[in-house]
Amino acid sequence: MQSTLQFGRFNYPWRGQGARARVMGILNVTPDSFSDGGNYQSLEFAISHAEEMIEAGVEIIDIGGESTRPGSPPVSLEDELQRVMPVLYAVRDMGPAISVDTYKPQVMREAIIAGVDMINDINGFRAPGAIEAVRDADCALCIMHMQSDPQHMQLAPAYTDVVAEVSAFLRERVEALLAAGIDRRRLCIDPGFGFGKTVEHNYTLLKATSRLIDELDLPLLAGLSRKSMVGAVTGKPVEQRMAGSVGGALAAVAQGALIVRVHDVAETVDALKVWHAAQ
Ligand code: 9MG
Repeated sequence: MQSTLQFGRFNYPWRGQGARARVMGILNVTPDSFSDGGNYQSLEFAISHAEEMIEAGVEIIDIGGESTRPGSPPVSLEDELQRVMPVLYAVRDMGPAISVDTYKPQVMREAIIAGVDMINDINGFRAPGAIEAVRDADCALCIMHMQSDPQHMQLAPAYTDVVAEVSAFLRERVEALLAAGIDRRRLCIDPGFGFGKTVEHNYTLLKATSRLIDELDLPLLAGLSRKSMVGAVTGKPVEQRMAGSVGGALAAVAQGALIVRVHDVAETVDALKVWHAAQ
């Protein structure tokens, strides 16, 4: 049986014939991701980063205007729109599919008007108005699990059974989206590595990738690039976590993950080519 994720202008088979993993490159447009203030400079920087990722073989570009690192403060709607929208308009016709990482319904609406192919919501479309904002579009919807919020999530993550609880949360959110009339073929799940989880929780979830796909019967996105779960095992600081991150991406893909969200596009693309050739 073939199953396909509807991804705006694209379709990604995730089970059966033609199914293969896709690399999503991270395009952060937060002030700490470019050298100096100024909208023009940040736009130029974002475009050249997008071009580099395209050269390296990226299939999806995920644009984010708010840092989701543990402890990060929220940004205002105005700031997020000012950061994300010019970049979205600049890159949307460069070839790859475009995703916008946001939990704000108004950003979702503007991104949909601009033709985005996926809304990537770390908050699982829980904000009032989020489901309504995306209901009538054709973009894919990534539903991520997070315990607490980015400011507090790493203070004391706690679960009785992390896999069962993440699975139950994702099921509840999937049901909420389906109940609003959203087509199941638009949905994708994500365990949310590092979002309110200890290193042990993260690896328990990584090992349960195929279980989550089977239980939810949906394609899965895995984002562990350069995260502390990679640092904990390798003992490496964030700027030396490329190889460990590629290893983690392969572990997720080997269990059926459809999309890997990464910083190091060229290295992950090569690793996946070799991995797929060996299947
Ligand atoms: C925005 N962002 C940061 N980490 C992420 C992850 O693991 N998954 C998704 N979907 N988005 C993420």
